[in-house]
Amino acid sequence: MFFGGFLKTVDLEKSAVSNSGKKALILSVLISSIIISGCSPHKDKVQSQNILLGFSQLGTESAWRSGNTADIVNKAKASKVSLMMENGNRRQEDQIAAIRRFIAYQVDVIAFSPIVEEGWDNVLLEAKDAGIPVVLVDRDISTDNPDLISCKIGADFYNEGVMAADYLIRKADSLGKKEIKIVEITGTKDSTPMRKRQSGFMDTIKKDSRMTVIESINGDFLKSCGAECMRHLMKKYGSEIDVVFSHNDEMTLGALPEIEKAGLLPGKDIVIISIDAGQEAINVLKEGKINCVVECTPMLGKELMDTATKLKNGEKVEKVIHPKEGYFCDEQDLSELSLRGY
Ligand code: GYE
Repeated sequence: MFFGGFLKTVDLEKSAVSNSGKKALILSVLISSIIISGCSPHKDKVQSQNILLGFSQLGTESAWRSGNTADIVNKAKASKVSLMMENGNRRQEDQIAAIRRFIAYQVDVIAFSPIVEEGWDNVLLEAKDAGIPVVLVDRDISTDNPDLISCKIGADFYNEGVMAADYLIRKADSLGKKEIKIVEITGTKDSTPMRKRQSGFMDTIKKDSRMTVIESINGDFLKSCGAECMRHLMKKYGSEIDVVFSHNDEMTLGALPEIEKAGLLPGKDIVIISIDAGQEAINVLKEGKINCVVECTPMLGKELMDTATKLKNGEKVEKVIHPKEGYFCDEQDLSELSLRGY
């Protein structure tokens, strides 16, 4: 996938690989990487010594992800950071291979959005041995060795689950309901947003005896899976369902037509709660088919560029950076809401 910018020539002397290794490296870098730079290829030496940031994006599964990629590309262009970006196609092994290429290429800083939490220690030890600092973007990893990571930049997913549940408790109060049956469509199994959105939501609703989750089903953060899950849920429970709690907008947007096909009105017969708050979901919220969307901002590019710059300069960085987030819902006047940008 081409994100814009220009291909930058590889500085072979910088790389400590053999001749044949170098050839393979150039080829693989040219084929699979894009280096996007804020400066033109003709600029002077000082500017060509910009920070080189290797970034492994996890995929293209959602509007959130596309917005995140675009923001990182734009913020790299606006700063003195040359970006070497690879798309992991939602495969951990592709992401690990990309990180290894960044190490071989001796980038200044490595960043990645891990598809799942487990299984990164080996490659991160290789980065540490090479003296390259690593930044986590968006999602977290599970490791016994926190020193492998210099900084985490991403949302407080637990709090997103809490905000979704708090809204539901208020909604149940306003509807005067005594019993609330919830179905949950979850994101990718073992990913941080899936685990934490679920635990924030569950920890909050378990204090309220009206709430029962009748089924939790994996929708993998994909629109098509969201539709498939909802088809199954409508067949199994139909009008028994009071609430759909979906871990992202993409799955929500896939689920809504399935509710309508079953003859029910999303947003009225079934309360719909989503997470991300991309433009399409906000439009559907305004139409009344979604009741609440918790915000998860993909605009992490500026923090990433600032952090990479500090790391390159040997400055101290914050260990965890959470963007500020809120929620949008049918309790609010949304007429003045500006465009979301993703
Ligand atoms: O909610 C979803 C995406 O990790 C926060 O991944 C991200 C999630 C986001 O595909 O839409």
